[in-house]
Amino acid sequence: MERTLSIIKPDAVERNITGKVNSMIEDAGLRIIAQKRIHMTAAQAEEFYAEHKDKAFFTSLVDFMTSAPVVVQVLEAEDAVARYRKIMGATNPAVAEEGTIRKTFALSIDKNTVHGSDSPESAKREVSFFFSEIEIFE
Ligand code: IDP
Ligand code: MG
Repeated sequence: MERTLSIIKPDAVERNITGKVNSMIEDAGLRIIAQKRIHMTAAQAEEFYAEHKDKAFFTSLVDFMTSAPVVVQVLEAEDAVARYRKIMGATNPAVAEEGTIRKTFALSIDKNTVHGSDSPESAKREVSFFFSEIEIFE
C-alpha cells in the first residue's frame, strides 16, 4: 500500500464540491485515511510549493492557495501516487482527459481543483508537511 497527499483547492471548496471530488477519489479505489480543512498561510504555501519558486506563476499560485480554505487529505491505495495523478488529469483542464477530476471541475490552469503528489518521495514529504502520524488511521 502507498500513500499520496491530496489537496482540494480553494476553487472547489468555495464552490462546495468537496464531496463530489471525494466521490471520484473513492470511485477510483483510493481510500481517504486522513482529512482536514485548513486555511494555508503564505509561509506554508511558499514552503509547500518551494520547487516552483522561480516560476512566473509562483506568486499567483501562493495567493490562490491562501485565498480560501482547502481540504488536505492522505489517500491510500496500491500505486496511490500514480493512480491519483491519473484521475486528477492534466494540470491544464483544457487538455485533461474526459472523466478526470480536472476535466470535470477545474476552471483554469491555476484554479484546477486538486493537488496530488508527483512521486512517492514527494508524497512522503507532503504527507508529513500537513499530518502527523497520529492523525492518520488506516
Ligand atoms: P501539478 O499540480 O499538475 O503537479 P505543477 O506543474 O506542479 O502541476 O504546478 C503546480 C500548480 O501551479 C498547478 O496545479 C497550478 O495550480 C499552478 N500552475 C502550473 N502551471 C501554471 C501556469 O502556467 N499558470 C498558472 N498556474 C500554473
Ligand atoms: Mg506538481
